[in-house]
Amino acid sequence: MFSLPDLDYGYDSLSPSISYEIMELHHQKHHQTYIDNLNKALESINNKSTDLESIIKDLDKIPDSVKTTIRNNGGGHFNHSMFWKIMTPNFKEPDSEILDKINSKYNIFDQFKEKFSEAALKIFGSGWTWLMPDMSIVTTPNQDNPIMAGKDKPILGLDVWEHAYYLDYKNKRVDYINNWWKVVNWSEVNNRLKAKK
Ligand code: MN3
Repeated sequence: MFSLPDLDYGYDSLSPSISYEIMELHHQKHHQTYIDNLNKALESINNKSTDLESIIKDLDKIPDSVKTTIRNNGGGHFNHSMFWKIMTPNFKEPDSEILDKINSKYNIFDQFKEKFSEAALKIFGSGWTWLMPDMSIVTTPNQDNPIMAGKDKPILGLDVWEHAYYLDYKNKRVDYINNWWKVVNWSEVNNRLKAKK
């Protein structure tokens, strides 16, 4: 059984980038629903694993009857669990290893931001934009995660489902993306990069 992780900060603390209303709904309703559906599906096949990463890496081992359900809802739980962690009310500019790596791939940090934002803006419908440990930028549809395709675990991810921004930004995804950069937890991203070695 999986359960909803607590946030490290209050629902109001990412405002004005992300409002209390969105945070509460996104965490308590959307994320919780992924978890409930995931638990139900795992229960139906008597799968008692608590290792979500392995479950969604090896979807081939899941019976067809619940494969899509576990892909969508397991991915939803996995992705959102990361999303809350890579944001912070105490923004600090990136430094140390993560900054070096980004700069060596994109020359200047702003170039990286531009490329990542562009990729996030271009996703048609719902999905995620990811920064990979090799500094490549990858997008996935729905609640897919790159690990489902045998790739590395991303170190940063941006949710561009409409539920992540519509209440605050309506159809202006670009404004959401621009403001999201102000709450990225770069020290957490750096830790995730270091953990890859
Ligand atoms: Mn979401």
